[in-house]
Parts: sequence; C-alpha cells; structure tokens
Amino acid sequence: MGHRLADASTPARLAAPDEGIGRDELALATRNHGLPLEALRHDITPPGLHYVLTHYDIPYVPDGSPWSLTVDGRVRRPLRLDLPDLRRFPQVTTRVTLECAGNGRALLTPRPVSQPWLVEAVGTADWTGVPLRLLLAEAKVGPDAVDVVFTGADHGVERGVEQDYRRALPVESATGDDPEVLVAYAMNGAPLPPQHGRPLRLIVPGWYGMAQVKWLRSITVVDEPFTGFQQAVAYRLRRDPEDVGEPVTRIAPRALLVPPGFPDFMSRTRVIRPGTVALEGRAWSGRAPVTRVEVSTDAGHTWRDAEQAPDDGRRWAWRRWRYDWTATPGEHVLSARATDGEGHSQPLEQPWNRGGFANNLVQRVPVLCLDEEGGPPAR
Ligand SMILES: Nc1nc2c(c(=O)[nH]1)N[C@H]1C(S)=C(S)[C@@H](COP(=O)(O)O)O[C@H]1N2
Ligand SMILES: [Mo]
Repeated sequence: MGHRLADASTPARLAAPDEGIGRDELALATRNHGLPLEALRHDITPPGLHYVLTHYDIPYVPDGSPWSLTVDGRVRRPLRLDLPDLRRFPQVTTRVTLECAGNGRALLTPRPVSQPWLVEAVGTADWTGVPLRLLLAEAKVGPDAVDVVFTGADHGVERGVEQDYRRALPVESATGDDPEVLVAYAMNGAPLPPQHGRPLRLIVPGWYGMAQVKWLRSITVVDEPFTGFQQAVAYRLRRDPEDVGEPVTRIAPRALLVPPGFPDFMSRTRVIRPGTVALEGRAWSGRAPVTRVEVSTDAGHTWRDAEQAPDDGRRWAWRRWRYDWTATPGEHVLSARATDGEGHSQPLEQPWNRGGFANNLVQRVPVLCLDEEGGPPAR
C-alpha cells in the first residue's frame, strides 16, 4: 500500500443491515457531543451543553493570540482586519438555534456512516459580532460577485480530499439583512470557546450547521458558483452517489420534548407516575416561524395541539411549548410535531438521503408509567 491519500472523493458509506455503530462512528461521537435533552429547559443553552460538531481538529488559539480576517477576491478594497478592528464596527447580538444537518442520522435505515446523531445536535446561544454585510460593503463587492466563500483555520482530509473547511453563501444572502449574517466574536457575552470557533465564526440564522464556519480566517468573493467539497460533494440531498442532488440550506421544522420523569440509566426509557404530567419542549424552523405544535401520547396515532409560549420576536431561536397529559400505568410513546408558517411539518415515516441530512422525523420517547403505588416497576 502506498503512503498517499485516495485521489478522488469516494462516496460516504452506508451501514449494512444490522451493522452496529462502529469504532469510527464512536470516535466521532465522543468528540462531537449533543445537547443533553433535559437542557431544552433553558432558553439559552448553558456553556458546555450546546452541541458541538468539528470535522477535523479544534485549532489551538491561545487567549490573546493575534488573528486576522481577510476579505478579498472580487472586491475593490481588500481588507485585513484584526479583532480590535472588528470591534470598531457596529455590533449586533442575535439569539440563534443551531442544528447540525445530520441530526437524526443514526435513526435512519440504512444508516449513513458518519457522526451518529440521534436527535440532540442542537443548541441556542446569543451570538454577538459584526454584520457580514458591513464588512462586504467596506470591501466594496464587485458587480460580478456570485458566491462568498468562508474559510476556517482547520485542515483535514475527507473521503480522500485534503482541504481547509470551506463553505460559501450566495452573494445575496451574504450581503442581505434577512437574516442578518454575523461574523461573531462572542457567545453568550463571552469570547467564543475553542470548540465553537475561537476567536471568530460565521453565524447564518436559520441555516443548518455546516454554513456556520468556525475559526473564520478568510472571506473571498468569487465570480462563479463555489464547488468546494463541503458545497458540491458533501451536504447535498441525494439518493444515489451519482445524483447531483439538492444543496442543504435552511433548517426544517422540528419539535423535541424535555424528557419527562426520570431515566433508566442504560435504556434511557423515561419512568413516570400516573396523574398529570406537564409535557414541555422546544420547537424551531429555519424556514418560517413555527405556527403549530402537536403532541401525541399514543405513538403517533392521535394528535392534540400543544400551547406555544408567546412570540417574543426572536425569530431565529427555538420557542417553548407545553401540554398537560394525564398518564395511566403502562408503556407509552410520546411525540411532538412542529409545523411552520410555510406549511412544512415533520414526517412520521423516515425521509432518507445518503448523507442523512435535513431529516426531521418525528421524535419518539418511550415512557413507562408505574402503578399508582409507585415503587419499582413490576416486570
Ligand atoms: N471551520 C469549521 N467550521 C464548521 C465545522 C467544521 O468542522 N469546521 N463544522 C460545521 C458543522 S457541520 C456544524 S453542525 C457546526 C457546529 O457548530 P458548533 O460546534 O458551534 O455547534 O459548525 C460548522 N462549522
Ligand atoms: Mo453539522
């Protein structure tokens, strides 16, 4: 065997029927953690509980080390900005729910072999930074601009392709203000933690995680569609490796439950007692505001409307919902389903594509309700 990388990108692998999670997926899962679902109770995800996804290594950027961001390509005035320069621009803070496009992947059959998320690849933070459009205005974007390419400081190899992590946005999205794209230097009022992009990252409200480039070091305006790996090869919805596929963009609606009662250590089954159980959770969509949340307590057969918290105008953050359920002894499967203002909702049958992207299958939460007396379940 030669000591060289594969010279073409090989398709991502699908697990064989009944193939368990492998060492490769386990290695990713221990590096990239999800939101413990009980943390859905917080409006803003506490430090360390926000999900993390990093393709390669987290760059080593000690506190106070110099950093510069370049803005170049099809611009009339290329820029090189350090952190104090960026802080001189107007500052905006936006509460944004981020979700990985691969959320839910490990529940699919066949399972795309990659970071094996169940449903927990989500988190919400207040992100502070400079509106991207102000930087691009300062650089004077040329009339022939098509895409704006964002490069992170992390480097790796993926399916045989050596690369910097790189993603692009259409120039209209990059220079627009709905949503307001940020070059962020703070998360919840503090400098970005290393795993979330210290010292700079992109925040594109409403878009799946892959667009939120961390460790941002350059912004390049180009005059043709960007065809880098993370744009043209990964993050496309395709059923066959040969399909061109549709690009993954905005977050599809999803509702999750705060796990009720208490968990069984190994199975994670929730244990409750009979009577009124206040079910609550969060719902979000990157396409249009969530207009309806429904709850099912019978494995998706019947649905009732949940009550959504009043709209607080934070368009890009998840919203709380609740529903009072009268639990009776026995086994139950609980679900919640979000629908947004454009009529997008969540399927009960798995939507499938080779990457397991943008899949928003309704969550199923198995619950064991004990007999009146309480005590250990009689089994
Ligand atoms: N530079 C860089 N940016 C990146 C990534 C990466 O691997 N490198 N991963 C992306 C993916 S796939 C996701 S889901 C989000 C995760 O952001 P978080 O770790 O802050 O939650 O970062 C995105 N930005
Ligand atoms: Mo992701």
